[in-house]
Amino acid sequence: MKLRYGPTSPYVRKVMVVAYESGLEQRIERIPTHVWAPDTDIAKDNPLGKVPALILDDGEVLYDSPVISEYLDSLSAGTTLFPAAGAARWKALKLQALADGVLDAAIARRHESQRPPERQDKALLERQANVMRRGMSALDAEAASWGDAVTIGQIAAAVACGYLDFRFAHEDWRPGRARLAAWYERFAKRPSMLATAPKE
Ligand SMILES: N[C@@H](CCC(=O)N[C@@H](CS)C(=O)NCC(=O)O)C(=O)O
Repeated sequence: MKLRYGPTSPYVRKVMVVAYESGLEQRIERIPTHVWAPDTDIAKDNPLGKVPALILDDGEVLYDSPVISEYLDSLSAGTTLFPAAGAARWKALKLQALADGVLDAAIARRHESQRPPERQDKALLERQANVMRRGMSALDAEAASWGDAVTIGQIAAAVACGYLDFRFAHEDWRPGRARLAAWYERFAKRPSMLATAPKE
């Protein structure tokens, strides 16, 4: 398998955490891909122009990160990151959607704030900042019941916390979110998280 990736993409980090948790990281050849380069060829593998994209050995290409994550989990012997059915499955998928939504808002805000100040859409910046705040508070409320569970929901939540530390370190998300902060402090020590920490 080949993974088209960017080194700081949190969605890529999510699939790599899944790969480590599933013992599959050695089976994934990584192809550095700069999706914002004018001459990028990412669209030949992903018409949406995004990473991550996973190229399977038979040439099939999977995207986006929830699909790739579930595929990798299906290859591992004891598939546990995506509960098979019932309430546990919906809970894990909802958590993943919540954490991915925080990432979507954080990235939209980051892109907008990189435009010249006079061309920035202040209403959009505020809207995305509110999504991030509400999303992190919802994760904090959910974290109370997580214990030591490791599903795609917790992995996505940890990646969202890590991305905010990486790109929004000036806006500490921890105050008022003690449950999520305590949970993340433990989860961030997992080998899968340590091996995938983003670097500039
Ligand atoms: N929903 C997608 C989001 C992927 C995504 O937005 N990746 C970013 C990198 S962090 C990207 O490739 N952006 C390029 C673009 O939006 O054109 C997923 O979960 O994989």
